[in-house]
Amino acid sequence: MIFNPKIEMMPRDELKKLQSERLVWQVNRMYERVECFRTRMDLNGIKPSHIKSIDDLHLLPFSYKKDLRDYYPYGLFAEPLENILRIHASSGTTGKQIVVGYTKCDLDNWAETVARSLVAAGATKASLIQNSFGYGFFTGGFGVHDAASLIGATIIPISAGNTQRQVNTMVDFGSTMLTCTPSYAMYLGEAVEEAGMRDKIKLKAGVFGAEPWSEDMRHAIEYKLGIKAYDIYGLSEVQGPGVSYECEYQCGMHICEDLFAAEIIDPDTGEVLPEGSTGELVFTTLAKEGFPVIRYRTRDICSLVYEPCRCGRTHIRMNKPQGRSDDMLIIRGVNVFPSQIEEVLLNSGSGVTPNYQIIVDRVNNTDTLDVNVEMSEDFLQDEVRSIEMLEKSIVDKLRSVLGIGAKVHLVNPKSITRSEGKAKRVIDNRKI
Ligand code: DLL
Repeated sequence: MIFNPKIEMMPRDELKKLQSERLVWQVNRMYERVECFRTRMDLNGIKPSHIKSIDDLHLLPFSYKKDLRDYYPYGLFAEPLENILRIHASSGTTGKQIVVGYTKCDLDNWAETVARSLVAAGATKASLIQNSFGYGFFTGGFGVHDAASLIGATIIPISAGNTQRQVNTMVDFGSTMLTCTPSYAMYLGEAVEEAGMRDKIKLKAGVFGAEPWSEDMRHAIEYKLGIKAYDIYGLSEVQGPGVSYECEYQCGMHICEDLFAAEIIDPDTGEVLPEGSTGELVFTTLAKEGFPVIRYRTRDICSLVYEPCRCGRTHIRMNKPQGRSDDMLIIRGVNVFPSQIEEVLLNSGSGVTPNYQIIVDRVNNTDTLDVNVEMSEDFLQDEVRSIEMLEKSIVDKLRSVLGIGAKVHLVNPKSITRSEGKAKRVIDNRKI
């Protein structure tokens, strides 16, 4: 099903016209209202009048996460606070939190984009959506909440955490759709299994996002919960969830291009890369009022897909981000994404689970990489030889994928702490 066929299936020439009109509007408005943007435009010798269509996007200056810290809390808002209905914030790992604000129109557009995602995953008025994304400053909970109301579905606003209660609710209320982070979905899958409730749940689909997850992780979740799992992407600085989402064909996430213009750039030079290249994803919000951004550097690494999709939606797709460039580890001079390690582990046979931890350290000036992986319950724990063989096979696979050696430790089932939100899988002791 398609929530808004008029927009989601808009012919590309009309979409381009809409994007162009909105970009011109946004640039003029921001030049007037946002000092940081105006100063950067002036420094680059660009006037709003130079921007005539979406093809001129590359002329505009970039914006960065650091801007949100430098202009904390409201310095980048383009509307007075009296027009801001909601504030969200994200703490980040270091320094000040970042703050974003939404007008009524922003909240409406946000609900609309997440509704597109939920409907693409099969949501209707009759759905019971168990929303296990955290409510609060994090955008996941409220983002899904408002969208469910727009569809007319029943929302179960349980938020993240209290896993036993999640399972009971799923069973007692008859939830048909689950929304949360993929790592929490995995955890809930284990809890359902443990409680022997697999036959008692009525879930049909789940919409998961907020962190990178591999295809193998998708299959593991689908198997555990007996559902079809869909991906949803977004970031607070651009909106929150719903910037892009998967349709039933699951071949990339359709970007809501009526509201967000996407580019892929070389993260080092800032050059826009040719269609299909992998690089840093950059977004411009075309209709955001409260907290608009122009050419925002997401640090997410992925590629865009321009071929038409079988679903009939005309909006381009983005491939699953491998992770943020700031999540990329440099180990002995080699670039390593945690998602590459996850893929190896999940392809290592039935002995291992998707629960793992990556520990990076520096010993005698040399980087070390240790990977703790939980064994599955049914793996022959008492057979030392088979444990050693499995460890060795993972070490070999990691070496061939990453190009560096790692130590692999198979650890006992349930010994790695589960996450209720975004999983923290990397411990980099070199930074401490
Ligand atoms: O995670 C918004 C969100 C909530 C998206 C719920 C989807 C579902 P932030 O906390 O600002 O916002 O984190 C944004 O998370 O730049 C990506 O690195 C990562 N991310 C989000 N969705 C995905 C996804 C929310 N589907 C950052 N796949 C982004 C991979 C994702 N990474």
